[in-house]
Amino acid sequence: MRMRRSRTSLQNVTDAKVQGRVLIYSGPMCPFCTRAKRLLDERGVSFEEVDVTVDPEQRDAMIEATGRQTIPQILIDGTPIGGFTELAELDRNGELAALVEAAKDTGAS
Ligand SMILES: N[C@@H](CCC(=O)N[C@@H](CS)C(=O)NCC(=O)O)C(=O)O
Repeated sequence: MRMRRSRTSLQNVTDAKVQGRVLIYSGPMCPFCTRAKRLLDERGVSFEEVDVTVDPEQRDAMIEATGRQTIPQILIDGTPIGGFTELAELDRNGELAALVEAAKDTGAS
């Protein structure tokens, strides 16, 4: 039962929100979430935010999609890229811009 709810939730997130977009699973009082969102803002990358601390099903969906339990978790066009540490690394090596551009081609606004 628990798995079924989780799968349904992930399916909804994947279909309705993730495809072609930057999605960040986050929560309040989370310094790494704040840093990740600030970096995306600084780079002019629009993103959708899901607060997993208020929705256990979304937390399950995050874990299923990423295999990780910490927040933030960031997905670009449905592909998990990791947390703030990985986001910052992608930014440093120039890959973030390319990933965001590629996501725009598949529907991100
Ligand atoms: N290296 C990770 C660290 C993420 C992290 O430690 N997040 C904290 C909240 S700011 C967390 O989820 N703590 C709960 C836990 O470690 O289970 C990143 O860069 O995103």
